[in-house]
Amino acid sequence: MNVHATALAKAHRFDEPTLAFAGDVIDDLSQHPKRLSPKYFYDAAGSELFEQITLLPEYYPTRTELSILRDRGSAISADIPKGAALVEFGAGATTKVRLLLSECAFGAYVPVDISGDFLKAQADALRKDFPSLDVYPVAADFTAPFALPDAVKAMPKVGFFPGSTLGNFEPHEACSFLRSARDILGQGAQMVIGVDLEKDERVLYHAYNDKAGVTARFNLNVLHRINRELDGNFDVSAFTHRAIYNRDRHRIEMHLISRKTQTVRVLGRGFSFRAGESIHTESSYKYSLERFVALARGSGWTPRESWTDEAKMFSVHALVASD
Ligand code: AVI
Repeated sequence: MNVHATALAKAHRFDEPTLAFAGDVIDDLSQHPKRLSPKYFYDAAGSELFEQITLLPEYYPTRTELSILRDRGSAISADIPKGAALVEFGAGATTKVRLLLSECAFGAYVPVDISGDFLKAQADALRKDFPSLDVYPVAADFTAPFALPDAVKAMPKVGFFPGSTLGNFEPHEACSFLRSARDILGQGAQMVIGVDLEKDERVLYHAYNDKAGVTARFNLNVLHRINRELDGNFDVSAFTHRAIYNRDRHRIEMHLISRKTQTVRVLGRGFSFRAGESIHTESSYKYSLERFVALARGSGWTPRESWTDEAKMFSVHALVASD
């Protein structure tokens, strides 16, 4: 955070997470081109909108990954030792982890997420349905190093990172995340990871430009959040959602485009927009199987096996920590 942002944020007596949000927003809107980090999509309203996205007919990733986990569950879990600790990076809907938990006899489940509220809801729901499973939630930013609970230290570890959340990281961030996960989980660990695949560009386009406009509302919600939490005055109706496939960089890019020349204030600071100017809010990288396997190898993991659906829309990979 720059000095100016720190001073502004401190003057507003923000808590730690809001202070970080304030600093990032001020820094990111000061860049050319402007940007905002996708991690700020997920306040309560944004998380609810994302759950709606996962049910859209055009948004294939969630249901396709679920079908792979369901159909190939026994092969995916074949090498997982009994009594292992399952460490999930990020907490959300519990549908996917339930498939793994019912496939193998895990000794413990460790969901890791920055949002304590989400974690609590997730842990409570799972304790009810898996009464003999020990659940140890960890409230932490899983993109940075964190300590595993003492109770699971001696157990074999299996990481779980579904949903192609890895695709929202820049390639160098994806590499650092995988390396850090390897360090946290330790020698002999395994990892089950879901990764979205490159495909017909029209399918990708429609997945991020759905007819019902839910993805547009999800994208625009970050401006409502800035208005509410950072005393912003974005006229949300003066911005429009745009998602395009950038073929050269293998990624869907989401942008918020200013409909007119305007100045917006956030924490008392002005940001000018030209008509048509963009705020880049998210990249969603799409991998080929080869490019993902190369990324995993270069980040401390040895790929054991990969599975896809028949149409090769999505992939799930089992990785083993390299020595
Ligand atoms: C969470 N993440 C993998 C989603 C994606 O597809 O990149 C977020 C999302 N953005 C728009 N729709 C869904």
